Amino acid sequence: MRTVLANARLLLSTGISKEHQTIVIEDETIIWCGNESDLPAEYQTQPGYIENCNGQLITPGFIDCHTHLVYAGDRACEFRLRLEGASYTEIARAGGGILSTVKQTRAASEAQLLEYSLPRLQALQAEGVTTVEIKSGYGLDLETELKMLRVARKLGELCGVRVKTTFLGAHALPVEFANNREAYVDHLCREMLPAIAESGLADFVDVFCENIAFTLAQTERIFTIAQHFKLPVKCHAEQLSNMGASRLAAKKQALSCDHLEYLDEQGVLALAESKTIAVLLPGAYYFLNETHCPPVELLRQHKVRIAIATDSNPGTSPTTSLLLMMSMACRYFGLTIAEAMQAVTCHAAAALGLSEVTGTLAAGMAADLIHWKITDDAALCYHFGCPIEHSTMQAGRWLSKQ
Ligand code: DI6
Ligand code: FE
Repeated sequence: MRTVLANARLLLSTGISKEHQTIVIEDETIIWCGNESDLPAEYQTQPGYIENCNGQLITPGFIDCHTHLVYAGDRACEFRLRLEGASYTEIARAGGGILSTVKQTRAASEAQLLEYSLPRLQALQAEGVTTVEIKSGYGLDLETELKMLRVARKLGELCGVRVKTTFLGAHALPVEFANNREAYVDHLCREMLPAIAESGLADFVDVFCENIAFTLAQTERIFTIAQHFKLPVKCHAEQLSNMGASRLAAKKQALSCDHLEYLDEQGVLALAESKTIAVLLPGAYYFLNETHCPPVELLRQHKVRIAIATDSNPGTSPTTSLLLMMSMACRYFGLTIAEAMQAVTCHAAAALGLSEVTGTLAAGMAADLIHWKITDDAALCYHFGCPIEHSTMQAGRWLSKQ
């Protein structure tokens, strides 16, 4: 089955779009892509499959490279407390925060967890997201962590979205190990990680390196064990303070360092020397009423590749709109339109080790793309909080033909 999308404006990997382009898709794959005038004769012979895009924009399917969308319950009550003056850190230290979601996630059956999480993935998908990373980290015991990872994989199958899973056992200290962080890290390294690796349910390992979570030394230990099991690492780094986690992550060849509000120049330089992607999460910045911006100008100067993700989670970013995150990244962090476009396509793919699979429109890549009913790419970041008409193709099939 062949489809030719003609007269399109295509988003290139520079983040800039180009008019008069054609894409040829066969089955699940892009087999040709380029200037209309260069279209090989063999692809012009089946007019039945040719679709005129009327000069409208086609981007790669969007990639949300950092979410915690599998969880039970919500934390609206904490938002109320925070508006009345309590801080995120205070709530966490008092046993609320992540631990309150852990309690509810442990109590939920696998079927319930799937039911609660499904609408969140569907909402991302409805905006054109074709690849999503989903973290565990609300179990903090082996059984619940595995349950979360199974649900994440199942969600991908149900929705037909490409899902990459991340084990985030080092998200918070579970109550069973209260006041004994080292013992939990021991348990995580000796018992949990080997079992997670054995299960094959996690593609990556992540650590929340922060003064309310895990130290730099603990992070390094976990990364070393993860790599022993051939699991690439990612890091929640410099979100609330500068811990030097980005330097460690760069040294460990992490796929990405995420958050980065308190990243300093040394950290930027370390990232610049690595292939590690800087993932910015404007939803958490907004929702925590943070005022310290990630050092975007430095990242830009040193050519560190930037991605944007939703961080979809009940505590610091209860959102399912990647488009809204793009708009916020432009306004709050000063990204250009081209940077925002790369941030949810090719750079987000790199943050998931998928550069050869998706995130760019080129021959050999998966036919994951979005036909937007607009002609100016800036419109994607200009509108905020409103739907933008589009059709999504995942693996060569239109999902929502509009
Ligand atoms: N940083 C965050 O913003 C989320 N996790 C993390 O390490 C918050 C998760 C939550 O509050 O439930
Ligand atoms: Fe996160």
